[in-house]
Amino acid sequence: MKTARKFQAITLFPDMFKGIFENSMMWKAQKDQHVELSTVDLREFGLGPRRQVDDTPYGGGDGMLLMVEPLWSAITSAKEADPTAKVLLMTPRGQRWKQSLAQSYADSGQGYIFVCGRYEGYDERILELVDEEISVGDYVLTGGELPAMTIIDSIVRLIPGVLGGETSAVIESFSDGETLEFPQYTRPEDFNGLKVPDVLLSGHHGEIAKWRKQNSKKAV
Ligand code: 4FV
Repeated sequence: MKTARKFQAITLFPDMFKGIFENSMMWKAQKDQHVELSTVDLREFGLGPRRQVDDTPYGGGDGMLLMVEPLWSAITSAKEADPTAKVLLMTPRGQRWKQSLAQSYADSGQGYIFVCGRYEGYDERILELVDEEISVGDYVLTGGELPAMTIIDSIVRLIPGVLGGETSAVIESFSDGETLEFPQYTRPEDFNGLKVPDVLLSGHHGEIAKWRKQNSKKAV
């Protein structure tokens, strides 16, 4: 039995991941041994009696930074569980996440360690252990947990066998490889006079494909 790929999230708020790890597709992907999803509690690597993980920035400035030592120990511990894993730092200054990256990460067969920040960010020296800095968008969040969840979802759903028949409305089959989204409908055929386009009820697959291409918008 092939070992499940590990996705580990280093975070001060492990409970935030319960929702996505224990429901729906993510839960099924674990049950079917496609992936192993876990959290690493950064607080467990905090320093001193108060398990300190953050401190004030040298040179002044507002807010607090995540200290290098607890992060370094947490990443080292996660790598003991998965030595070949890639370390991904969630940060607004990272490379922008997109569908083609999700596909290449899904195809890589790699394990991943997601470093979820809090406060104003990190001690820069943590980059010694980081393989990729990734951003989900040009806005500032309170933590890296939501970006990590988003990226994990976008990768795991592309792992062969995870999504059974349920493919999304995103068609990647058109020759130009461009991903397009087309309008979709389900029962009832007539809702308050709003009718499903006849072509979709025709059973004429050639006509349906043509209609979908004509009515598609660029997706991702
Ligand atoms: C973010 C983003 C993001 C910055 C400071 C967490 C916050 C705090 N991460 N894409 N946008 N992170 O806003 O990835 O550490």
